[in-house]
Amino acid sequence: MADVKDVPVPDIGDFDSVEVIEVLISPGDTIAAEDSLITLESDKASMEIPAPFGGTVKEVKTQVGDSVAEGDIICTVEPAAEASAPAEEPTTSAETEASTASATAPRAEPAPAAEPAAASEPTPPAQAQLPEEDAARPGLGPKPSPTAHIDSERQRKAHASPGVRRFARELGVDLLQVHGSGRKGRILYEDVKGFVKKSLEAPAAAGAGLGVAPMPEIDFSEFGEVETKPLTKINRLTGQNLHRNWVTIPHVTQFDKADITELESFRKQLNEEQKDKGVKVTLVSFLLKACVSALREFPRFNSSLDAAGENLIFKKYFHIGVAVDTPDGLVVPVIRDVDRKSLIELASELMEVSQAARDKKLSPKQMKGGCLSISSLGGVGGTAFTPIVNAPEVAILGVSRASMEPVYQDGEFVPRLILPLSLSYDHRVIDGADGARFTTFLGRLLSDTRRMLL
Ligand code: CAO
Repeated sequence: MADVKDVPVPDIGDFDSVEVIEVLISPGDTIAAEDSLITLESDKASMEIPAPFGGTVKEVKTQVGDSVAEGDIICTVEPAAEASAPAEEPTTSAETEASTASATAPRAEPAPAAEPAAASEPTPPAQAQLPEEDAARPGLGPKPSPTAHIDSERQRKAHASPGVRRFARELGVDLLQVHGSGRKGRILYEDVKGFVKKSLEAPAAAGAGLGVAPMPEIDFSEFGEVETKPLTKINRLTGQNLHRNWVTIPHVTQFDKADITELESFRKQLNEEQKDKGVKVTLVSFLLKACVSALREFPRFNSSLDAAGENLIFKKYFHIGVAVDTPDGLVVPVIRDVDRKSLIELASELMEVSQAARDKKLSPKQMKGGCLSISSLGGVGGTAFTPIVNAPEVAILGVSRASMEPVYQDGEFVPRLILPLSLSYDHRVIDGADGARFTTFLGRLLSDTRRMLL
């Protein structure tokens, strides 16, 4: 067994204290001569320190954040039987690129542990390459790029060569977000390029363009058994729209309650009378009617912002979307001219469109042109929720499950059927006071259906 040897920091030029920003080896690693051991970075340059000979790393004596000078011990290595000739000087970023470029050429004596990742690193684009004069400054490393000093702690922790880090800095890429496909997760040029390409292709991806960190890619199988299934087309399209609306519209949700005790007994009576006609009147038909009255009373709720966000377009028609839950996801067919249809007609149309939605028979036209949307979770449950505005509409009415509640009336508590309302609106268009007026108005109409005739 060969004697374990210390590997000191070689001559690194005029520097007497340079920060270790990357440690590329661990105890037990087999290394070849000239494999990079650590990366140093001063305020002027970054450089990789190569192994003077091949062997097995026994102990690593430096860590990220240490300041080192010539002669400080980086690690101890048990030399391989036929150790290569010592490498004398640290490899600068420029030299790393040069050796990368020639890595495809056959070597007289291939290094036993030559880094396959490095071999696959393509030459960076012209602007990321270093000027020749930098490569001609032995021991000093390349001249710093103007952005070198702004390298953040995050960038420093990433496992990548100085050239790749420089490339990433120039493009404004946070290396900690980049998946490294090289050996031990080392980040290559192509990983940085792939990351930029992916970011440009998916501007709506979580976090992109918002100045927040994108979602990390997580391998859930690390934590237990998983199964991957693709989203349905509806899921994907709805998801994109919901995401856009959620991040671009300042939402406020106004909660309220409506006493629908009388409405419910009227609805039951109506359904009893209609039972042979095959149409069931549900609460949503009443909500459609009530919403028309409220839209007439508060025309701003029946408007849309123009694309420039400078004008409000007021609509004189009353088309209302109804969110329908289908096995493939949420769709919102629009019932047109609600103001011109009777309660029974609306109930019948609602049955038709919700069935068509579940049978995937809705045409794109049937899902356009809404003024307001209704999302009813009453048949499912819950007490309140915060629906997302269906742009370019400016409001959406959510209703939850009605339940019997004690209501204080004329000096005593009486049981009443109470419907929870959750109205989300675009705060750029609608003030808080109007939001509350709208739900109060709706509540009054639903408590006393005669008012819908007014
Ligand atoms: N409170 C209590 N019970 C209610 C209720 C409420 N608010 N709303 C409906 N119900 C009852 C109905 O009366 C019906 O009961 P019966 O069969 O005893 O009469 C039962 O719940 C089922 O109703 P329904 O939900 O099928 O029918 P609907 O007309 O009320 O709703 C539709 C139709 C298409 C809106 C509904 O089927 C649906 O898909 N809802 C889900 C919408 C959704 O997913 N929204 C979330 C989007 S996120 O914004």
